[in-house]
Amino acid sequence: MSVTTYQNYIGGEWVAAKSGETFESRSPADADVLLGRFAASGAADVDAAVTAASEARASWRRTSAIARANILHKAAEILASRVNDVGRELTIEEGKTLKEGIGETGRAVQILRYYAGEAQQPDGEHYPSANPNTLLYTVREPVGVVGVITPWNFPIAIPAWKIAPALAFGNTVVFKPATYTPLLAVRFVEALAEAGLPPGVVNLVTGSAGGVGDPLIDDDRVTAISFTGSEPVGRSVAKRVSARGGKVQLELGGKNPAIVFADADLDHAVNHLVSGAMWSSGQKCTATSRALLDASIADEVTRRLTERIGGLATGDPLADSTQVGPVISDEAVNRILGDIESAESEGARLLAGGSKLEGDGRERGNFVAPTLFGEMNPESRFGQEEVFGPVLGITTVKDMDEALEIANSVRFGLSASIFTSDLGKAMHFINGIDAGIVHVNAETPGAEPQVPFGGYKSSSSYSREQGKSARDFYTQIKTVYVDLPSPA
Ligand code: UN1
Repeated sequence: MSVTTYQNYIGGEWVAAKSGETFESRSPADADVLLGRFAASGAADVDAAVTAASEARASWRRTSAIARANILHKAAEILASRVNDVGRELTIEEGKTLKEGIGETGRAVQILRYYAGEAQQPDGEHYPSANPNTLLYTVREPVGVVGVITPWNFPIAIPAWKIAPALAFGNTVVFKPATYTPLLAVRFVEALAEAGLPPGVVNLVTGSAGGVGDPLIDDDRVTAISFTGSEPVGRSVAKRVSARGGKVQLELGGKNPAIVFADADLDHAVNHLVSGAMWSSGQKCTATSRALLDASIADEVTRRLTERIGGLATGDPLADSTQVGPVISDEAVNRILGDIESAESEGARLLAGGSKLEGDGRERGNFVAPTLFGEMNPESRFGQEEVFGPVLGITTVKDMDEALEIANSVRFGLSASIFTSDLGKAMHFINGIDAGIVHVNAETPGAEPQVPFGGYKSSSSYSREQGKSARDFYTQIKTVYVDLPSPA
């Protein structure tokens, strides 16, 4: 079978890395499946991309918002026409189930449509002035060249929710996708290119963090960087970008709690705990990783969770019957198994899973059994740190105050859920929880494009993505005083 070699997209052309080198993308479900070869880029490629983005800046900024919106609409329709094929490639490249892969691709379409609309919304405000002869208003202008650094776990939705608003509001982009999922990045950029985006407005450079990420982060011409990924990398990105006076936005980890009270619909709560913790193999920064169960129903819910999580069908993500696919890499398997071991050594009680899965072809991929622990000590490492895998820990709580105290005891604050039929309890929780996103009677993951997305504390950088908040990051404000000539 012939294997395609994919290239960078710079200044409107598909071009190989200057070094001529490539890297491979293989399926995490089966290392024998090679999706393609991709440009292993370096500083010279980043330089060419940033130059192209800088040169395209002035004319893209002058392009009307309506014309920009029309291109985003067209890209949405192109991607929509390919949603099943691209969704399938997403599943093969990233490993989430086919339903999730197609669902995520549909979400990218929705995001493109949303920002096509958002581009046409008001871009400033008019104010009264102390001087009756002064016309006083603000206008939002693009920040310039934006560097977009994205993770592998949402290989098309996250690029869409960073790149679509950047373009809608008149910026040009250099896009560095995760090395595990370059094909999905190519598919997204193809849709934009085919929609008629002018050369240089979006540039794709594939390659490693050292080869591509570092020169992009440190390039003075890149005025803003939007990053989603791990906390240590994000913190270092922020330090470097801030040190050179750039604008930066981070989306990092989570240790998201879901609290279940006795008055909840328990069937519903169990369904959402399982999906929140296990879909996409738990590899979402919004995944449910802590189940805080009211003491009166803890045994019953634990029993049901053990049965459900122990029975999840884990295997080929393309198969209809599969509920949980692989994790992203061999290193991820080892890291997650290490976390499982350390949870046990800290006294958590293993109730389901806990090991690598082989057999039925799974030995060619990276499969970890969906894992459930009881008696998670909230102060232990397991109770505090993100696992980023199919692992859920249970802690029993005696009341709302204890639940909130434990929920808020971690340094993250991305998403949180409460399951209850008592409105008073729900409101108490909503007001008391340190989280950027709160769900009542629903799982912790999920992000609709029309509302802000982001976390409290170490989960983000006190800025928000998506919704109308995206305009805050991707624009700067010009305040204009027009002193009118004295009336005749
Ligand atoms: C979701 O919950 O559907 O990297 C989106 C992540 C988050 C996105 C979660 N930034 O997992």
